[in-house]
Amino acid sequence: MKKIFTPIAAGLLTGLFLSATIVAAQGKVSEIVISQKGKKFVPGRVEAKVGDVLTFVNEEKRKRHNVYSKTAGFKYLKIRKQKPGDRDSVTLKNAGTATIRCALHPKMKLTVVVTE
Ligand SMILES: [Cu+2]
Repeated sequence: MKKIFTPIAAGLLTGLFLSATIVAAQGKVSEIVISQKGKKFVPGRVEAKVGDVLTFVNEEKRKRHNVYSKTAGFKYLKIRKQKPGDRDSVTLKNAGTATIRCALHPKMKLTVVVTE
């Protein structure tokens, strides 16, 4: 039973993986990586499409950061707490221009321009 099940399970998993890959390729979803370094978002401005993923990487030695937005329509852009080395992602759901900030360092600012 086990010998029959395993190839089927492997086949299903491969199929799922291929489907996910094809969907991603068709939608051309991009991952945009933003560093948090020297108490700055680097880069400080990015352009993206709806569906793209913003990934925030805390590259500090000791400082913590977080991510939030008060821009109408973009309040879902939120990462609670990031320790050095943490890498967290959020998916852009709608078009517009959002300002992202860090509550711990009020001078940190990232502008995200999102188009359809
Ligand atoms: Cu910060």
